[in-house]
Amino acid sequence: MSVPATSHAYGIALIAVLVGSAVGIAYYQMYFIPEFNAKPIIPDKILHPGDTTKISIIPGAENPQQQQNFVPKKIESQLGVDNLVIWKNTSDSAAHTVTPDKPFKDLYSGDFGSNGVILPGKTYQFLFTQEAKITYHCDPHPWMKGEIDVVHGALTS
Ligand SMILES: [Cu+2]
Repeated sequence: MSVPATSHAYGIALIAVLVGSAVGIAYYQMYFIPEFNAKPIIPDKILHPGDTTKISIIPGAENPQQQQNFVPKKIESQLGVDNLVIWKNTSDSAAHTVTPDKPFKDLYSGDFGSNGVILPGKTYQFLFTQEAKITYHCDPHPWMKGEIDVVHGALTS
């Protein structure tokens, strides 16, 4: 039994319309519905600050008798100035973490905190794009504690 040629033509036309619609809807969702873009619009100077905030995790930090571990222990970071924060493990033997005392999620950068340990010589960095006051610690060495306050700088206030 043979199918009339016109039936094939209708079938192909129907598929073409369906595929075309799907592509059109996907394109519309991607580019014309703002809510579809999960990430908020962040000013360029916050996405690309001119400076960084640096915190050293110093040798001996794993020793509970040592006072200093995250250096500086408390620091302020200004949005649009130095809101890219970099922790460097300057120890030559101990691995550490940067773990928030309670979970913090930046709307742009996502969850804050090192995934696993920061090995000796390695860094962990996080781009803060909104105000935050965060206390954090090291998971294997909970006596290691730090605080970072992310505030609006002169450029973004
Ligand atoms: Cu540690």
